[in-house]
Amino acid sequence: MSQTEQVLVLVKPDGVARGLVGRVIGRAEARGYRLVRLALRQATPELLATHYAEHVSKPFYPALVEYMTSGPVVAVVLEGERVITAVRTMAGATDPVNAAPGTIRGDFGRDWGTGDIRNIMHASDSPESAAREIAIWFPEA
Ligand code: IDP
Ligand code: MG
Repeated sequence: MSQTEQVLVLVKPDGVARGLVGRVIGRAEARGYRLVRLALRQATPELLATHYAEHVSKPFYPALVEYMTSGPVVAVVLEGERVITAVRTMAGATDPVNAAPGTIRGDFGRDWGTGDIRNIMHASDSPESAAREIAIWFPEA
């Protein structure tokens, strides 16, 4: 049974600043997933309040906004069967210190002593989240 899905991936400001855009997107492409949207965007606090609606009231939220507005992000939409699970697995655990080697966060991330969690990439966690997030980052889609 076909389960074609789309997922929103963000290369976060640390990933863009460190020149990891090609690696993140390239790994997904190399696995065979299709790139259907791509944009370089500067996130605003307003946009982030919708994207991260589930986290707005959490203690780390102000630091998350600071981090996510610290530079441009690259937003992409990837498509394929069960791509959400595949890309979340490729990203690794939220905290790079705990992320398995071989994952993006486990291979390229660390604790920088900044008090936030700089972890290079975002990936939607469900088909519902993906649809919601794609509409936020690509309103023209
Ligand atoms: P995810 O990105 O692995 O889905 P979420 O729990 O949805 O993780 O959190 C969204 C983002 O918020 C994380 O990627 C990370 O940048 C940041 N974050 C999550 N938990 C914390 C925390 O406890 N301290 C600081 N930042 C956090
Ligand atoms: Mg999440």
